[in-house]
Amino acid sequence: MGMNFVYVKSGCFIMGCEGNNPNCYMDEKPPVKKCVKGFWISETEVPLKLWWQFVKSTHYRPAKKDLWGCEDTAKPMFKQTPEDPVVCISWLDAQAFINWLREKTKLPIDLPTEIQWEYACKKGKSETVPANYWSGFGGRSQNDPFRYTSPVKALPPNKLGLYGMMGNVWEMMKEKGLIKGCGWESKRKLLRCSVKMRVSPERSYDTIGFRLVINQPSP
Ligand SMILES: [Ca+2]
Repeated sequence: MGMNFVYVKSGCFIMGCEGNNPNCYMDEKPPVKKCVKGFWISETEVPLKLWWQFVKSTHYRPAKKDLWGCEDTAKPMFKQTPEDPVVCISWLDAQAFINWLREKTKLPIDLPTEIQWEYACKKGKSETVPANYWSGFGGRSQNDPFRYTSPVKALPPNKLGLYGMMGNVWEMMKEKGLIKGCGWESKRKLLRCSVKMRVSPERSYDTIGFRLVINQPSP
């Protein structure tokens, strides 16, 4: 399907904000032990080129256009390459994309649950990898040459081989309207695996995209 998946083995972890980090929000506390079954997760955020394939083969039109920072569906105000993550789509649009891909591949594809995503983020030590986040009003820093989104593999992957878990674009969770991972506009102090936000599932934002999971055990 034009995307690679990494198998994340079953295991347990501490979900939420650990230690005494003063930046942590109430909804990241208290930390709780969670166990997860093995699953596959996409190496990258869904790239724009794959979204185009979907639109081309289904002639998809969103039910509703409620655009934030976007010129149109899947079209932000800034320039993107086909390798950049798709943004300016709503959670509902993502569901339509997933249904298409499920039909096409016959695989149990979905958005990651919050637990799956946070587990993959923490297990991969994503917080220690360089990320595309807000780099000042100039828009660029030494560590992050990107002003807006970057190609999905522009920066090194985490320890599990997953790219862009922190930053680039926020990622939609299976839980309607929940997003994690921060985006190109996020401040440094937000870059944590446990950070989450809630947005409208009907609205499209120029900072939010998604990655996929396949809920299937290892062959
Ligand atoms: Ca991301």
